[in-house]
Amino acid sequence: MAFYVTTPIYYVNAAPHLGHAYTTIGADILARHHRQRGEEVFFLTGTDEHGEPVVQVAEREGITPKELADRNAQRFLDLLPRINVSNDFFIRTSDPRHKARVQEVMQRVHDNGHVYKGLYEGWYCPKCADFKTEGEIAEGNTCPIHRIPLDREREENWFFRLSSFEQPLKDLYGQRPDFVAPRSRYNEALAFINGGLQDVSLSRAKITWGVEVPWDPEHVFYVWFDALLNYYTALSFARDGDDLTERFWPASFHVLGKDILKFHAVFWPALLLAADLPLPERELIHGYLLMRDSEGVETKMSKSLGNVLDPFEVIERYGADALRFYCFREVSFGQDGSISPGGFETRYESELANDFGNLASRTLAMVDRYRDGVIPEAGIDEALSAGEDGLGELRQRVCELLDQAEISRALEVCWAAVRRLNRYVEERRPWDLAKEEARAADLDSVLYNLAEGLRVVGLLLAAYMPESCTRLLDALGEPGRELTDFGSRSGGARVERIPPLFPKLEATG
Ligand code: ME8
Repeated sequence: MAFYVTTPIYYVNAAPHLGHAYTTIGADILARHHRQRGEEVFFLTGTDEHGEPVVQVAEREGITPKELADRNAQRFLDLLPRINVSNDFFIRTSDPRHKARVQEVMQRVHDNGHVYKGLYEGWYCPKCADFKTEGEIAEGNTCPIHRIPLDREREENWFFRLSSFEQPLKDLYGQRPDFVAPRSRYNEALAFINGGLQDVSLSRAKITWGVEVPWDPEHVFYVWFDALLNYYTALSFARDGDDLTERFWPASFHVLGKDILKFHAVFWPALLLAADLPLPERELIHGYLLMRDSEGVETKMSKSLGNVLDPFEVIERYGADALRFYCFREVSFGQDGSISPGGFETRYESELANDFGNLASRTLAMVDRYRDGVIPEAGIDEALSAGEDGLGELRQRVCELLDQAEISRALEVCWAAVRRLNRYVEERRPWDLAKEEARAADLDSVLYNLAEGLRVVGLLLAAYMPESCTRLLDALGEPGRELTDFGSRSGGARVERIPPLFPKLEATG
């Protein structure tokens, strides 16, 4: 089975921030989980390097757009290992192979009769790279997202006949109620379509930094068409001499933020239909990470608003796993949610250090102390495995939730299991059992079940916290990482005591 997951490609007009890390980690969790299920996975991320904002910033800095793109693409690339992201390829839209493929697809759109030349007049946000419709303009002709004045544009452009895809898109939404998730975003996209679609600019004549329109080289493609196509073009050149398109297209999941819903849920399927290409299976839209600004108002973190939390600093102090955990624990995937340094610390202490880290340390220490480091033989204890939220059903529930890209809910289910294991320790009091020779079999059972429970939880959480779970599973003597041959282990494995998975933080001044 093939699983193809993508993130948006990020603009290179500034450096990456936690919002970008959030989307990328979300996609990474899905990619890692599907790999553990034995599927053939392709996970794509990258940078969107054309368009006006890049030109403007480059001009300000006295360098070429390509120099700016090279510099900032490198920052996005550098972020990936630091947040432990396992992408299979990183696409840059300035790559000549991408450009050639864009031209090929767009020529087909042209030849299929979906393109014409016309005059564009209207409001344009250079930061969104978006021609705003009437309903998308805030007071005083400003951009509701960036709060900057919109530009009045009047230029001769090539247009894409988006209007002629109104009915096909309505049909698509009617036939595939899970095309866009969550449901609120599906409804928003459908309402946009039902509101009537206008044709959109497909090219710009005033800009030269972009992909040349093959039938009119005075123009470059409007950056969104060039950018959206990355999901398709990358497969043709990601592996030298091996075109992966057949194997992985259409994409299983596009993961993205709600700011770019319209482009993905309306333009993108229309463009694919116009090019006779299959549509992606699902689009997963998440909300904004919000930060409080200096006046205490919650705002979206954004480069242009200048209120970003630096992921590098967070990782420095808490580690990549803690960041990965926190993002999806604190902000339910799909909703907006506030994050803060204080929130990080609370979750880190109470959930990572106490709930999970302590459970691991205690279990490994008790097996070491009471059973010379070897997990005893015993049977599965119903007290832990039974019931809807029991460990027996855990794998299935996590898989079902992640099939729906319910990243936070799947994490919640795992955390309920961690807490159940902690309660089990308190109830069974293995330290008391150890004092009575006659209760050796009971102690065997408790230790076996704790080790087994930790193994199950560690395997399922490995997609979220790869580093710590690898350490834990190694310490438990578990060689595999797959979720396919999950069944219970018998005892006998040798465990190893390890330093705390999540050491307590030293107080800061
Ligand atoms: O829009 N909270 O690039 P971009 C959550 N190049 N996610 C956030 C976020 C926040 N505060 N800020 C950014 C573009 N993101 C285009 C995309 S795709 C063909 C072209 C994430 O650099 C989120 O995924 O502005 C959002 O959709 C994306 O970054 C926008 O990144």
